[in-house]
Amino acid sequence: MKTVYSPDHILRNAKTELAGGQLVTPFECHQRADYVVAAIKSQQLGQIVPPTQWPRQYVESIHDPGYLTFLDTVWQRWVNAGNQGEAIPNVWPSRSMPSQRIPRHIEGQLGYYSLAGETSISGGTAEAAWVSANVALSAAELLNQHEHSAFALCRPPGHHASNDQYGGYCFINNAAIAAQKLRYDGAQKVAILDVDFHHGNGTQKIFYQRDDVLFCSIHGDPMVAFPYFLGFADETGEGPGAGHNLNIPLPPGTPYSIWRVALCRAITKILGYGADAIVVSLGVDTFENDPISFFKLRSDDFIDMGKTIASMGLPTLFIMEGGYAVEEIGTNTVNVLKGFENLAG
Ligand code: OKP
Ligand code: ZN
Repeated sequence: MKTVYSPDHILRNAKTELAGGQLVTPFECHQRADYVVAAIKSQQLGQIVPPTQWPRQYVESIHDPGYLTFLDTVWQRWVNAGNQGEAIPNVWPSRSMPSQRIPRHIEGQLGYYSLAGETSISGGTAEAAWVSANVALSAAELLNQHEHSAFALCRPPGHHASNDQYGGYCFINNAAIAAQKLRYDGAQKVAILDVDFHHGNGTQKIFYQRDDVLFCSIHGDPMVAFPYFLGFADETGEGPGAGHNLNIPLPPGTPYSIWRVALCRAITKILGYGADAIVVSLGVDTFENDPISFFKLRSDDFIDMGKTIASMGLPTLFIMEGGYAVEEIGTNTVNVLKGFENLAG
């Protein structure tokens, strides 16, 4: 399987994450990608190729133009306003003041365009998010060129980013723009299978009212896990999208034996839907030693996960999302991809 990768992900290099009342070194750090590249090489997954640049319209097909302008200018505006640290939101249009207005002040705009406060913005963040989007689009193009599968080693990740909000370490929804490109390239129906530990709230929101993209997610129960406010089992889609959203929340301590039953449910849904292609939001933060998650998957379980995904027999695009046990992220990720290839041939 080919991997699309750019070393320019390093442009995303925030020094702070608001966690536990402190500013800590971000869990979503640049070393993550280095470990994945090392495992691709040592396990001989296949060629690593650079991304090419795709027209901005691909991203604009998913994201709001005002949001993209905000993303492209926020750092400079934050600095110009005289701030010393990284950009962190501290006020939101919340239940008690659900304003639809977009404030003019940068502090108000940070609240308007964010859905969480842990994700600091620093210089280079927007640039890295655009590179990550081009990595996803370039990998989608490999499927268009008749590869059966491809791996987009995206960083920063994307599945928490909605049409007009960032957060949860995500800025541009790489899986969503890739799925949309597969549609442009001729796939009638695309299924997104999100196996990251966290619910892909951004991806769900983007496709919630659409019947041409199915969203299925297996994740930590939002009653006790980020993003807390979306990802429940009763969210099944709306309007034309009714019945085309499947959430499978699972409790703390879930081992692979139980997780796999959920995967088989999602696979049954995808096969029944009649998808022409699959986009996998591949987070490996379901790992037993992940520092911010609570499932109990072991490294070998990821091989079976890949095999089981391959059993659908459909063209499959893997997009890197989370995984914060940094030293094991490479092995766990490549285990999925190798497992997939072993069954896919
Ligand atoms: C991004 B992805 C740690 C809390 C972290 C944000 C998690 C974002 C996960 N103190 N909250 O889905 O892997
Ligand atoms: Zn995650």
